[in-house]
Amino acid sequence: MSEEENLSYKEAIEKAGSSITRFPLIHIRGVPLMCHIANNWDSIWAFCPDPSDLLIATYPKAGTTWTQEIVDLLLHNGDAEACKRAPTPIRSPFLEICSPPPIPSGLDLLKKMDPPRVIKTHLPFQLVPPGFWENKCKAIYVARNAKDNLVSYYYFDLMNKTQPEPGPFDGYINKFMRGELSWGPWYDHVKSYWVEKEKRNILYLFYEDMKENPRREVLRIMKYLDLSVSDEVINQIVELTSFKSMKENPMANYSCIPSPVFDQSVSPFMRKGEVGDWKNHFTPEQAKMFDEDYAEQMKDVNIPFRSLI
Ligand code: PPS
Repeated sequence: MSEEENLSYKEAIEKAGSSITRFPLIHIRGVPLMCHIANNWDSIWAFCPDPSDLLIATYPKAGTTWTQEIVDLLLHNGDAEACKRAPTPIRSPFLEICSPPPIPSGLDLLKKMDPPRVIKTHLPFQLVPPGFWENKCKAIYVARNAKDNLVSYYYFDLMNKTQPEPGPFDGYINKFMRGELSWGPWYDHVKSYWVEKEKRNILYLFYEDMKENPRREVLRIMKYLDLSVSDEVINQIVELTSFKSMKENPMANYSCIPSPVFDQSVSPFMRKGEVGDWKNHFTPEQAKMFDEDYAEQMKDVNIPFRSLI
């Protein structure tokens, strides 16, 4: 992708200008999605990947961009310059994203790329185009503990002017618990991939594990992708994908999206990158109420999330 094409992506968003708004959500098979995604649902569902394509799936704000950067660096043997060829959403398109013209959709960007491609999605398992599983594509799922995920999503909804207005934090907790946010319930999302992971050969990762020992998790991703890079390169990748490095990297920090869409003066995309930030936001009463509801909603699975308490 040339510098000119990168610029034109940014320009396209600037041109869309007045049509950028907090889009309403429309349900697809019970899952609330931004109206532009719902209105293009048939072509998204029909997308047929190449068997060599890799899917990175997450509930929003669970560590997608971090994983995209790790994968890109692994695929380029730790070459930092190669991974600065374009911003994240161009290097690794967002499958279902659709915005007002002339902003290219995820499908538009994918059409212009040759496989193997690294494809991002926030779709729950049941809404992932079946071609991914028919073609036995590899898929990495990243899950993040519910309360930190919620806090991160709240700040994102404040700064992302295409997402529904988050409203006060207290009400946002209720919307999260009821599954009313874009891409639907967190609970069903993390479960949907968990129950399919063996059958579909999905690598299921946790944000908290990545924070605890990034080297170990980078090695897991490397092995899953059948790659082999030197110890030195692994160390380099860990360094290049630290929160600090990515926050300063214009090709990874979403500064490519102009402020009418991502207003990073409200909250930066690379906000805190920590485990347990929920403790700075939930009152003890809110945490108690959330945990009781969590126990009920998660009682049918035993996914080893950490940092809930
Ligand atoms: S998105 O919009 O769904 O693609 O967002 P996503 O990338 O999934 O999640 C953004 C949150 O991940 C944090 N982040 C990181 N944490 C640690 N290390 C690295 N390298 C890293 N990169 C991104 C980012 O800061 C968001 O979390 P919060 O808690 O809001 O800071």
